[in-house]
Amino acid sequence: MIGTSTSISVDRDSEVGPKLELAGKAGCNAELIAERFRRDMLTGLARREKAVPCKYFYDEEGARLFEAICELEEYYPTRTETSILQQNIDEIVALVGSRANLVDLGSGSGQKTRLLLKHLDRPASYCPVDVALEQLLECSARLAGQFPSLEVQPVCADYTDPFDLPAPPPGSGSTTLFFPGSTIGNFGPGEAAWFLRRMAGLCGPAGGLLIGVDLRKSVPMLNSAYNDSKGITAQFNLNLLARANRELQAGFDLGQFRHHAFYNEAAGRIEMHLVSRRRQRVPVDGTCFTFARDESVLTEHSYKYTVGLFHELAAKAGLEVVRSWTDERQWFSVHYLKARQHGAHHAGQA
Ligand code: AVI
Repeated sequence: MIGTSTSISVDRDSEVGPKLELAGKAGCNAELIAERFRRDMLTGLARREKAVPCKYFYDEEGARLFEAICELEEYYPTRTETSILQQNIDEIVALVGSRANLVDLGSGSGQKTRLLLKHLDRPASYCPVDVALEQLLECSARLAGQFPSLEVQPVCADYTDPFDLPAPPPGSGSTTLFFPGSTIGNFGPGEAAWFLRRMAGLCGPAGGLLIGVDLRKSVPMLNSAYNDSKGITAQFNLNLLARANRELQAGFDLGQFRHHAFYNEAAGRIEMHLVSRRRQRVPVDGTCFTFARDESVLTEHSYKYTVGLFHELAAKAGLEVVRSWTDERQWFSVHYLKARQHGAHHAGQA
């Protein structure tokens, strides 16, 4: 197991709100994450085509900027997904079932989760999984305060690595994994199938996966979602370099890099890059990297699907599509998937 679980206990009698107690090895996990950032940054910048995994966007500042992106007029996924969930909540609640254990992958601010928990029939437990410890604990405390009968079991882990789920409370129902926001689009197609297969293993034969997937649409609309007029997405992208300055004693001059995002139609994905405005040399953790003028660092892929393409991906991962919902403009989709019974023994294999 790579992810380190953190348990949380909530003092429900307290007048000052939920009290958090950390147990386990949360601090060690933070160190592990810092070490991985160092290693992935150094290897990514040493590549002929420089690239850094997009999961490193989400330090505290990056998580705050991402929340701001979700509020932007141009960034349609968040509000479209929320409205799909709202409009189909009765059907979703019926599929998830009573006394459910809800696992929230990349919980973020937890707004969509709150919507689910509000409507589910006596949910038994809530397990947010997030690498950003501060945000994880904040969200856990808030939801524990709002849903006092819920067992809150936060797991501080990088869910792109294998991790264990805590044991569900006795007498609880099945497990539903909630993976909203089209974060599946940030995986390449091969990785996405592998990830879904692993998730099918986690929710077991009785459980399911509720997942949000962004859809292909007009190129100008996609391009403006990743090039907003307030420049928040640019700040979010550049924060990766600022994070390297803060955590790796790097010497990036943020004014000497620019945000570049575009829809690659042939590949069906948004690509985000940081482009060097001039030839420059930058130290990162004691190693000096050279950037040619206009050389780019790939920071994110965000794949867009059609409903049909996503169903193909789910089938490849051994999942059965129970139900899919979209908004009337077909901008975004939400799917409820289950592990295919006869394929369940493959779960976890690449
Ligand atoms: C988290 N993820 C699904 C977002 C996306 O749209 O790919 C991250 C993001 N990048 C730029 N804007 C938002």
